Amino acid sequence: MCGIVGATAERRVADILLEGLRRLEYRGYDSAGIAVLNDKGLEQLRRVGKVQELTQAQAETGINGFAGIAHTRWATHGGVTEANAHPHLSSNRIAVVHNGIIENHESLRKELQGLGYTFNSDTDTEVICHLVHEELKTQGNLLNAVKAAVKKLEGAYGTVIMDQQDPGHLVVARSGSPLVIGLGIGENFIASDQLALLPVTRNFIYLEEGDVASVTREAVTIFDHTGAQVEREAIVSELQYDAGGKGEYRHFMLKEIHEQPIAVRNTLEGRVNGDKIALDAFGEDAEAIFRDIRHVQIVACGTSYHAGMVARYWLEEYAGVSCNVEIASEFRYRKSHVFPGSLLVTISQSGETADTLAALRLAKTLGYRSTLTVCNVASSSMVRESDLAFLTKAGAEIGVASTKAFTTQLAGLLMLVAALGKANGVDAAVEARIARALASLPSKLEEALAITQEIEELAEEFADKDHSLFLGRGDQYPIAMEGALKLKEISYIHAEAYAAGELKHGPLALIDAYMPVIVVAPNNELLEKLKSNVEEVRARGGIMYVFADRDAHFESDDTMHVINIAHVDEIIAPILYTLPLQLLSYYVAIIKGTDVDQPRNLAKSVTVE
Ligand code: HGA
Repeated sequence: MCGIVGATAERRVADILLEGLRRLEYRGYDSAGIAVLNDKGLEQLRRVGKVQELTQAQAETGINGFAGIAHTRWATHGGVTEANAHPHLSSNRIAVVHNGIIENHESLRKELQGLGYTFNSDTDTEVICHLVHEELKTQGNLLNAVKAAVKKLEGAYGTVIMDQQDPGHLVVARSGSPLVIGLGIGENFIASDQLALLPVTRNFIYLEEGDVASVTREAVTIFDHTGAQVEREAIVSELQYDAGGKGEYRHFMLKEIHEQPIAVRNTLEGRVNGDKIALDAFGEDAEAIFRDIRHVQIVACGTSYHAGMVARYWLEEYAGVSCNVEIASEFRYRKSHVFPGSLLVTISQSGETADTLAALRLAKTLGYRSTLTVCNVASSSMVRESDLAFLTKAGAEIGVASTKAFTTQLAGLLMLVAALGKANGVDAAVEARIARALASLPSKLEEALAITQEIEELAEEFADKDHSLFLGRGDQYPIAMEGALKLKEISYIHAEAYAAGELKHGPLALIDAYMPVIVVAPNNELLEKLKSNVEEVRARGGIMYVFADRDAHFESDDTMHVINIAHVDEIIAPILYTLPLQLLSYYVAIIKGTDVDQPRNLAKSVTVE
């Protein structure tokens, strides 16, 4: 999603800003822009398309300065045009970049138009720069003007503002969209993600909700939501920026699919020992908290929601704990009942997903016993704001379509199942079984990747299809959902997932030779039921692709193509069966020639609701 980079220094900053944007590119965006302050005043450059085009334009025009702000935009309000790209300017004096949505933009726009301001874009963002410009008339300086302006904003923002008459001074404000300040020597920086600033600093201050900060070359001064000046702890980042290369791989997505054995191994390391799961992987107080837990409410979006759905099957079967799973954008806007002894579990790769973060904040007011997040970013808002956290060790995930984040989330959630089961007095054999199954997982994932060639051939049969159906039962139903999501995300083929038992309640009407049906069929107690569903499809002339356990005894024939998957303890089968479905989506997308790592209209780290 949108990226922000800002810098104030004794050196010219255009290169720093553009490199920062390049590092945030993987999140998906539609246009990019930069504004710098120099002897000529404010200079602005914007382009629809890739950062590379903006970089080229900067090289051609040579615009540069000692302070500047830059942005990659993922449009929410107003089409994808140069005029709507950020930064936005007011009277050639104020420049603004913004992540988020200003919900009261219409009324503010009318008010500001009444005061004589002309709008040059269709964005919600443009109200911020005119508002700050207007406030400057009475507030006297940029900091006070921003403080006054943000009081009038409703919605979410991470914003950086520059005043042509106050060179070298950047004012930032955060409410709902993450911002981090990077500390240098005689220079300071701002970004929506520390990844953007790793070439220039390792020292960061995370702004908190409602903070406004004044950033100059020499000083950073932060004010909290009450207006009081506050000190915020600076952290030293150990993050490795490994987005620099795809190595031997053609796309980040393929690299990340192949990294799954190692990502899962890293996630388990030191946490699964013999027959035991280490409870401190969830935080210091985990043991005491887990003893009180009688119910789990999982809240997440997209792929993380599918991980949560798998966890529900596991929790109720193996931990004896009841569980609900809900999409965050639904959960946060309805009244819900909290069972005594409930644990709220959020799942998010970035830990900044706007709806999930809002759901966590809401849940903290509702009487949950505790909150836990399963997350891939240690410094994220969700990790900082949850009582407990399980950190997946997937490493930076660059492809917009999530792969290794999902499988490492599942590994973490399975550890949670063992931990909650143990705390609830479930037989120790369950913990031992989970520990052993998890320990075997990295090598099983490696084996699963060995069928790449077969999947590449299979992909040919999907490339000319417009629709597809994914079927699974039990804990493989969410895997079918995840398989369908991957296919639609990167190949743009319409894909739907159904619990196989639901076929006869509607989707059977769609079956014909042009609608491939993908079935995930491990050898578990639902196998016979699933086989009946397969026959229902066959009887109606459907063409099937069955990912099945060797021992499930499916035979390939004219209408059914069987892809054998290694036999594993059924408890980890959902994790294993994910990989061939990821590979299938990837190779179909390759044949169709889509932008695999940055599929159209999509973004990573979804920081707007
Ligand atoms: N609402 C603004 C910014 C969008 C954004 O933050 N996307 O991630 C716009 O549409 O320009």
